[in-house]
Amino acid sequence: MTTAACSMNLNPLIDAVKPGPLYRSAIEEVAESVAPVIAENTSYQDARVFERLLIPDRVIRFRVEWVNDQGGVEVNFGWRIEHTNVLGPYKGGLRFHPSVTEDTLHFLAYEQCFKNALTGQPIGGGKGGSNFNPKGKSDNEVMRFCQAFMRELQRHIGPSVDVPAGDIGVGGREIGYLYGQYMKITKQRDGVLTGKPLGLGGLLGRSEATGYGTVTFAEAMLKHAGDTIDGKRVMISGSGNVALYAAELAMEKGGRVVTMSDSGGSVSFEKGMTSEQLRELIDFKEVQRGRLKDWSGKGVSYHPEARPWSLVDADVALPCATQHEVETDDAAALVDRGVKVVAEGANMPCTHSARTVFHMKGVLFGPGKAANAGGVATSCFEMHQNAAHDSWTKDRTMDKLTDVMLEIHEQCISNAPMVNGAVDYGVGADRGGFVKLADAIVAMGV
Ligand code: NDP
Ligand code: 2IT
Repeated sequence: MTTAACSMNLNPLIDAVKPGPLYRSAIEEVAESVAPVIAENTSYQDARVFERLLIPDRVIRFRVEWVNDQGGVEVNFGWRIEHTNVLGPYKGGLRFHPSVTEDTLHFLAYEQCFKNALTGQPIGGGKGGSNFNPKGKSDNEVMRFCQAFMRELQRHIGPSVDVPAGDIGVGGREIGYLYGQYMKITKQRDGVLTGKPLGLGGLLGRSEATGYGTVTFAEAMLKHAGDTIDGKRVMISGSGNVALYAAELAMEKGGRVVTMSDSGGSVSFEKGMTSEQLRELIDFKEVQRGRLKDWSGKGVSYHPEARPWSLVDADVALPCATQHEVETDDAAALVDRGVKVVAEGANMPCTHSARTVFHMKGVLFGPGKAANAGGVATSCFEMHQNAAHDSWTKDRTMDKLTDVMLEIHEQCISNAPMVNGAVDYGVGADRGGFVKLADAIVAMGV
């Protein structure tokens, strides 16, 4: 924590909410960035905005009970954290993964508030999910779980109240089952979830939006530094929704994708992935739900249990899998491998100390709050489409997505200090989001 942050005495406020380790790391990052802003603004101090943003409006926790294919009863936790609706309805994804705890969802909900503020769209922040593990489950089991989850969640959400979407383990299939159950229970077809299959009111381009937005942000960072993505070697982690479409746009823009990964290991591409290999991989991952260890191709090497960061030389890194997947040693390896720009497709994939390595070495670092905001911004376009009973073209979505990403880049620049000759996008994003939230909280009264 910086001197400025300590002088604002933010530490006791953080300690008082007893955050888990992930939530604490997310808050401390923001505290460090925004302490000088609070120090300069007495109305933020008087309204206690930092403190009020630490405690969610409410945490909803419920039991999810469902029947597996053998007829046995299964029980999971379900959560929805409604963090703040000061800028609009609670908005954020649902994560289904065995590692999910309340701490995971607190950190994601908190980050979501700042990210959503940066998009300039009228959306508040929230997050939800379950410790359910979709891996190895049959399609019918996933459907029954989603139906059971929605049996509880439906009483808490609404198109102007709380609008969930996907995240790790929750894609079009799960959103379809969740929305189907919501429609049956409530009789409403009001677009309460985003990331819906097209036939259920989904938006053309939402699947691509997060990954495309991340590449657009990385490209803006490069351009601001007088460079371009064309010809760059791009390291990507993950091979899910964000990673696959980040790879697609990076390749369209002339980048060479040199790695992808899943939780079992990584693949590297000697000469960069070909568009044919990418099409195959999208089908392999999204339709066949395969594992990278079972996927092979010309010029492809598989590295069991390895993260991508030390495997090959690269210019740009896009971590698109999960939180804290880039630790101090990984950051040092990325620097050694030649990486000059990191843009986070995932939420908080880089630890605080990894970020410090980047700053010390002059690597440009685009935080997830800014770099992956294209997904939720496009979810908001889906809300517009549904509320207006309209049907957007993909071009309209993509044009608006590009505008939003470039506008977020501008906000980061205008709020960011320079560190070691590089724009500190992390601080810029935190301050940009914080000021919008803080002004609205002050305006709202107590
Ligand atoms: P998916 O479930 O589609 O893909 C997740 C990918 O990350 C998979 O390849 C998965 O591998 C890998 N992964 C997950 N957990 C781990 C782990 N513990 N260690 C190593 N690899 C792991 O999720 P998304 O692509 O939607 O989400 C990826 C990240 O992007 C998350 O941080 C999410 O919060 C963030 N994000 C997502 C948005 C969206 O619109 N979907 C929007 C903004 C951010 P495996 O299959 O082996 O588990
Ligand atoms: O982390 C995120 O921004 C998401 N998972 C997407 C949220 C959304 O509401 O589209």
